[in-house]
Amino acid sequence: MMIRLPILLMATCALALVSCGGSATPSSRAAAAATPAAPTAAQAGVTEVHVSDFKITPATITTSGSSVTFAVHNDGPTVHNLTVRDSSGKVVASTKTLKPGGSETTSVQLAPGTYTTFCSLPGHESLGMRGTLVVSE
Ligand SMILES: [Cu+2]
Repeated sequence: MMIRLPILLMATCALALVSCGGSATPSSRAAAAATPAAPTAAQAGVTEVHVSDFKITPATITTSGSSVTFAVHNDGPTVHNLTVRDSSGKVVASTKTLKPGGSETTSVQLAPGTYTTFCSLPGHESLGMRGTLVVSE
């Protein structure tokens, strides 16, 4: 009994930490969108991306593994999205266009390589909403 009690307490703490992490999602819409994916896997490899007038932060994103999860937040006063195209110009991932303050979490399978992140709204990429995504093995 003297040995089992601390282990039980540690298990309870670990559970509390997991549920804390799960409730940190800023909007209920993002939480709902993330639900179909495995929650633990998504949390481990989530890349936070902020879009605003007119930039994408971070400008360079480096990830490893084939599954990339973005948590995209619109910090600007106007609508934006995050779109990813490969080196041939083909769009391989995109969020919907997010209202100011809006968020979306999206997961995509990507082969190793270098991709371009941008906002697909007219003119936004040339105004500075462009970045680089590097996926390594
Ligand atoms: Cu934009």
